[in-house]
Amino acid sequence: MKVWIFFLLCLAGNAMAAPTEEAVVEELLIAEEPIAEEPEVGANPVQVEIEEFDEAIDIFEEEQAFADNPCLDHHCKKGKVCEVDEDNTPMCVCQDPSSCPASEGEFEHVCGTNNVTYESSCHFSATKCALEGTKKGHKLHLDYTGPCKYIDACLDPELSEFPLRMRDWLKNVLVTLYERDVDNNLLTEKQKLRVKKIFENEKRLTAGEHSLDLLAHDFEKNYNMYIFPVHWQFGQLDQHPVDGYLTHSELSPLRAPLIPMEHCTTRFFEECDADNDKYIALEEWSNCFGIKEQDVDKDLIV
Ligand SMILES: [Ca+2]
Ligand SMILES: [Ca+2]
Repeated sequence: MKVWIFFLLCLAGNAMAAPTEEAVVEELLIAEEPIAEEPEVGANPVQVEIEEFDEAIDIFEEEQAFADNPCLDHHCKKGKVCEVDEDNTPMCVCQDPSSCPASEGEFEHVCGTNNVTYESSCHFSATKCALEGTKKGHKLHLDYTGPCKYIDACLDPELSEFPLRMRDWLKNVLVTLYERDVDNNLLTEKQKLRVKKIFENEKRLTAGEHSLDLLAHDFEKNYNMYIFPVHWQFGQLDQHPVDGYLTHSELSPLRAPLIPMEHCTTRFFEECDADNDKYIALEEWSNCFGIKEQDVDKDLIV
């Protein structure tokens, strides 16, 4: 899933929005190697040997403790870390935001729905965890990536343009995956067959800058090519749990990086939730991308 999100973000940056920003987020885990110390000149060699021996025992005990650590296999959700209680039972507790790694730049900052900038998503999740059970915590979500900024209001005509570009983009993402999927298995066999049909269709509008009129015309003319990409994206997001509904956090990997580039993102997804129950059902999702009711098919997302 992580690979997917990263891939989608790259494509979102390149295809969907102004190609001005290229943020490459890379996590580097640098293991620091201990520097061996030379014994001091004139130091008692026996003493040095005992110290080295003690050190070796310490390292052995630390390694042993690490291997026995019941937290090793205990998974905690974002914002929590594992600790053991007095009976050595692992439990998840809220992470102290100050224990989060310092961000390496503004690109790691995130904006909360409270319009507060957090240093990183780790800092955000840790803060949200501390508010668990409160009304404030319930309402707080990660809104978008990058520091909080002024986002223009989305006007009605702009809102109707959003699904035109988004549908085209989804179709192009899938075709690109298909083309690169020679041995990577990015798509399942069933998915490959479906995308193959789109890929081989001579009437397919190739990726590139297209006018909104052309996109609208293509959707009308080649409607069938858009059914699967819309379903596929829903399936990619509906993961925690897989239940046919998208929560705010399930939608976040798609929504958060888009908002700073596409100012209609928030309004579009808000209006997608037609019955206003805070979940976007597959039917609601398909409908806001212009897919007809009779073409909504749960089997397409598996
Ligand atoms: Ca779900
Ligand atoms: Ca809903």
